[in-house]
Amino acid sequence: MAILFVSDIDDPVAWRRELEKRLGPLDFRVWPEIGDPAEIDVALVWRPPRGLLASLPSLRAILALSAGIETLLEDPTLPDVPLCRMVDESLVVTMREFVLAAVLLYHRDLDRYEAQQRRAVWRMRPPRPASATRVGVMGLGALGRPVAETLRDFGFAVRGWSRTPREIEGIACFAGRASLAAFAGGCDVLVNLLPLTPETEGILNAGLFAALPRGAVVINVGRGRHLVDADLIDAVDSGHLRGALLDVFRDEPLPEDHPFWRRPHIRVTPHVAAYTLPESAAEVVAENLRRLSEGRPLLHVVDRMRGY
Ligand code: NDP
Ligand code: OXD
Repeated sequence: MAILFVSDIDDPVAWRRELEKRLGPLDFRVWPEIGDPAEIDVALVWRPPRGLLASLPSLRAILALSAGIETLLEDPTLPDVPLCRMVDESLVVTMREFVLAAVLLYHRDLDRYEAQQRRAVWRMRPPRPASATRVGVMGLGALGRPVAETLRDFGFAVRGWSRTPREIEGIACFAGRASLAAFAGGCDVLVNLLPLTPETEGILNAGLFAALPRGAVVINVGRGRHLVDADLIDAVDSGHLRGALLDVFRDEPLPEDHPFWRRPHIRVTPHVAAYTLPESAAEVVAENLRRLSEGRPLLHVVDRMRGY
């Protein structure tokens, strides 16, 4: 079975090593050294060039190196073979850490101390209990749910929002568009962990910000196109929002002249909230390669109609 690896951010040497540890020697080709395209059975990819997958006539499966697969679904030439997204503990662990750190930053006023430092102001702000900060998590899937549970276990007052109704102990769960404003009304911190689909694009907009309590914070670790950039800037500039921490952007890398870089209450990180580590994530890829060669159903197949 020939595997084509396509990614400009993942390490092909580490991936090959980890897969071969589990499966033995592999015909592992790294884009653009593809060889005969007709020999490729499986593509292991992060944001491949549009049209590349359609040029592989024998392709039997597409395995994404990422949890989010919207760029693949947006390729009109995407072959009609199973598309599997990445679900792995390394993503969960790193996303949990990142979101907890971000929520604590605001909960413990580190943003305000940073502003005080710039003016050499010594002013103590008495800490509040975690239960006094209400955190809402949009998306309760492979990443959103463990993030929400971690925040709950830390003592925050957590609520979650999903497409279909969910029940999670100690977390107030809301489902569907009709409940979005009610959900948002109780979020001092809003964390976005939705997949990007036609239904969720632009969901972080002026209407949603208006439904948040004054002084709320937005943490976007989903996708840049969930956010209407200008609406966020207006909501922060007007003082309705205290600030935002953004990890994902419409254009990545974030263009040097984008206003987010220089807005005092907007924090930017370079799409690093969660990492897929080959040492752990090779397990699910190896399992899908085994299943493919044995003709068994693959794990984490994307529902193309639903878009995630
Ligand atoms: P999942 O597919 O496991 O979960 C998606 C969740 O979103 C589900 O709870 C689903 O609801 C909910 N959802 C989907 N559509 C809607 C909708 N229209 N309205 C309300 N809820 C909706 O995804 P993951 O948790 O694995 O990943 C989520 C996203 O996180 C990825 O798609 C990616 O964009 C982003 N990500 C960002 C990273 C980073 O480093 N910044 C790293 C990894 C992922 P239901 O439960 O009803 O199905
Ligand atoms: C993503 C990922 O989807 O890194 O952003 O997995």
